[in-house]
Amino acid sequence: MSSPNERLDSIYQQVVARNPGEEEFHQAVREVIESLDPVLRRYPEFAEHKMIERICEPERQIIFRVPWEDDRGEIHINRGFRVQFNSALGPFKGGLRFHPSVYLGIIKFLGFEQVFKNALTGLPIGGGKGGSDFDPKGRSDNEVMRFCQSFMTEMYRHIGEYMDVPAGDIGVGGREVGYLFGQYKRLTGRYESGVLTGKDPAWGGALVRRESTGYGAVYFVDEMLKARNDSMEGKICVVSGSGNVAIYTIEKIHQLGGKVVACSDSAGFVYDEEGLDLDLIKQIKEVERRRIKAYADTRKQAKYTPKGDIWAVPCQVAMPSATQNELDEEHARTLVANGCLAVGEGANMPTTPAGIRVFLEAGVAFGPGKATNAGGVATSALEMQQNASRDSWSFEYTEERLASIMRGVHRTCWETAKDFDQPGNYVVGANIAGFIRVAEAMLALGLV
Ligand code: NDP
Ligand code: 2IT
Repeated sequence: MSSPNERLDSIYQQVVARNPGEEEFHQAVREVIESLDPVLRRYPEFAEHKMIERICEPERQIIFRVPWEDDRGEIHINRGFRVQFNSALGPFKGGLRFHPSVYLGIIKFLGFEQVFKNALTGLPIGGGKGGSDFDPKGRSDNEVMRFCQSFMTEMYRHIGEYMDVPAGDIGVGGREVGYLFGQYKRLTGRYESGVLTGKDPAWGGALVRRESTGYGAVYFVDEMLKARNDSMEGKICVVSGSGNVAIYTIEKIHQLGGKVVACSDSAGFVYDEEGLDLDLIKQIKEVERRRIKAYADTRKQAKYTPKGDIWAVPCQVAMPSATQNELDEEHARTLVANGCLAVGEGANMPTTPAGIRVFLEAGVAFGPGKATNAGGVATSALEMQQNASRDSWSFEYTEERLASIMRGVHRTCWETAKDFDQPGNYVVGANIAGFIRVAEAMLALGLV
C-alpha cells in the first residue's frame, strides 16, 4: 500500500500527463492536493473511491467556434469554452471570461477553483467556468453584442436554470450578460431568468451582485483581522486592478474606515497618498471605459507609473484583484518587509505558490481566493433564489445575507484549519473544507 503522500504525488503526475501544457490548471490542482494528506488519513474511503482522481476530471468540456463580424465587415473567428466541472452540489455555476489569454488551461483552473469555492459558500451550486479568447478592448458596443450573440448561439444548448448557470468574470460584466441573455431568450423563446446571473436589477438581476465580490472580499479580510483583535479601521491598503472586483473592494474598505492609496490596470498603477477618489475611478472605468492613467491626468496629486510594481507601495493590507499569478515571491517579500499584515485574494489564484509560502512563513493573515472572493458567486446563488421565487430583495437585506455568508466561509476555513492542526492557515482550511463537502456529496450520489 502506498502512503497518502505517495498517492497524492502520483495523482498529481497523472493530472499533468493527462492535461499537457495546461500550467495554470496544474498549479491549481497542486495547491489543493498538497492540503489533502491529512484528509486521506482520516477518510480512507475517499482514496478507495478515487475521489481526488474523479474531482480532477471535469464532467464535461465544450469547445466551440465563435465567428463574428466587426464594424468594418471583417470576419473574426474566436474559440469558446464551457467546462462543466462538477455538479455534485448543484447545477454547474461559474463565470465567463473574455480575454485574449484565455485557453483551455485557464478555464480549467478557474473551473476547478470554482468547485471548492462554491462548496465553501454552503449554497447548492456545483462548479464550472467558460469564456473565450475574444478581446473586448477597443471594440464598439455593437461588436461586443455580435460576439455575445454568436457565443450564445452555441452555448445556449448546454446551459439552463437546472443545468449550468454562467455569469461574469474578466471582460464580462453587466453589458455582456445583457447581450447574452437577450440572445438566449430569442433562441429559446423563454424568459428563463435563472439561466444567467449578474443581470441588471431592472430585469431580473439581484441588487448587490455587482458589488458582492469586492464587498465580500473585504468582509473576509475584516474577519481575519478581527480574529487577531484588529480591524480595517485606519489601515493603508493597496488593491490591484480597477475592474469590477477592485472597484467594490475599494468602496467597502473606505466604508470600513481604511484608506486605499493605489490601484492599477494592465498598463500601470496610480498612487494617491490622500486615498483614491472612487467616484473618479468609477467614471473612468465604468462609464468611459478608459485607462487608469486618466486618473492621474485629472487628479494632480496622484502619480501614474507605467508598467510599475504596485506591490512596492507600502501598505498594511494588500488585495490582489486583477488576475492570476500577478503577485510573486519577490513581491511578497517586499510586502512583508513593508509591514503588510493581511492579504486577501480578490482575484482567482493571483499569488504564486512561492509568494503564498512567504506570507504563511511570515505570519501574514492570508485569505486564498476560493474563500476570500466567494461573495460574488454566493450572491449569484442569491440571485438564482430570487429568480426561482420570482421575488426581488432589498439592497440592505441582500447585503446582510452576503455578510453572513462571508462570516460563515471564514468560520469554516478557520475551524477546519484548527481541526487539521494548522491553526490560522486559511489555504489548508479552505482546500480541506471545500474538498470534504464535494467528496461527501459525490460519495452519496454513487459512481456517476
Ligand atoms: P474586470 O474585467 O472587471 O477587471 C479586470 C481588471 O484586472 C482590470 O483592471 C484589468 O486591466 C486587470 N487585468 C486583467 N487581466 C490582466 C492581466 N493579464 N494583467 C494585468 N492586469 C490584468 O474583471 P473582474 O474585476 O471581474 O475580475 C478580476 C479578478 O477577480 C479575476 O481574477 C476574476 O477571476 C476574479 N473574480 C471575479 C468575480 C466577479 O464576480 N467578477 C468573482 C470572483 C473572482 P485591463 O483593463 O488593463 O485589462
Ligand atoms: O470567479 C468567480 O467566482 C466568478 N467569476 C463569479 C461566478 C458566478 O457565477 O457568479
